[in-house]
Amino acid sequence: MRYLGILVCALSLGGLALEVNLLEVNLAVAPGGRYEFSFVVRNELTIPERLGLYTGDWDRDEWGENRFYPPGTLPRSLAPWITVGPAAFVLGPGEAREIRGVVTVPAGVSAGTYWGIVFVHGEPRPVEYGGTTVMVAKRIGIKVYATVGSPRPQGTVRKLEVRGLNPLWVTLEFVNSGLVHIREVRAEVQVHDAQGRELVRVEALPVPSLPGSVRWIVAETDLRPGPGTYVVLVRVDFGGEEILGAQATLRVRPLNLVPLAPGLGVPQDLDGDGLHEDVDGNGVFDEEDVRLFSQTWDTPGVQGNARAFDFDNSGRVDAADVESLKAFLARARP
Ligand SMILES: [Ca+2]
Ligand SMILES: [Ca+2]
Repeated sequence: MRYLGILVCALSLGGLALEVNLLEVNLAVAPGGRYEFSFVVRNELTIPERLGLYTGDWDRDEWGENRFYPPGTLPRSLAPWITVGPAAFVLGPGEAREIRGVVTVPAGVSAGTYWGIVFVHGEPRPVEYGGTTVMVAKRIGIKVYATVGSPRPQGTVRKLEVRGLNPLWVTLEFVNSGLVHIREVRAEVQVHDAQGRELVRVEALPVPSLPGSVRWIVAETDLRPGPGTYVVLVRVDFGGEEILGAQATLRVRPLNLVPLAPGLGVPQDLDGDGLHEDVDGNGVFDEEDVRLFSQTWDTPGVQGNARAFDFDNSGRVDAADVESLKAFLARARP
């Protein structure tokens, strides 16, 4: 049996369900203060569930994925300030229990947001999933933030990068250089042509940002820029005193396609989407194109015309594009 650890807010897998009534606690605190919080855990199972409670640290990676650490790992860990109990308890079928926690703020602590997490952890159980039996342990995390004082949010945009061109998407690197958790960093991206005309304007999905963290924000457009010069402008509103701006110039060069092997045709875009899936240029998209591309993706004929062959729209051509071309073919011929 494989062991599958799953972090969910309300897991419902084959009738296994554990629920909490909130996933986040936000406290405005003062040094030396004592603050209570509570949440309700409910067992939606038809059998009793043995549960454990413990604290931990967490943060988010550059793409927003949660990462978890033992309590007290991070410099701004709230875990040592949290007491929550009981450490273990049993909930009968359909039963609910209020869990109480206390945050005790040390005297003399400096301003800013401190954060941690309280886990409710169930027992691993065998579950039928996709024809096999896996061990599933339910774990729910309740994020706890405590902010001392009210320092101003601070941030910078460190990088703006154009990634894929088909269609165009960009990433910007936001750094939370202040002391407080920012609940929403909002970014707007505009693309202008060389004459300053706005071609597209999109808003990225707002993202949260912990103090000291670096976050990549993704903005996807529906623009497929042809050869020319463009200006990509971003505005970032993170609730600070100012709106941040950044810009990048994009130059899209004309394609200069050549046959990728002697005796073959010039690669062709058969459906007009900008991608040249007919790699051997014989007017047909088939296994031969995938085979040729798997042997030639790193040659100058491909790399010098990357946007024609960037099948996964990652902004570069590599072995992953062979897989994407293969998937295109499977979709074209069900
Ligand atoms: Ca072909
Ligand atoms: Ca690619």
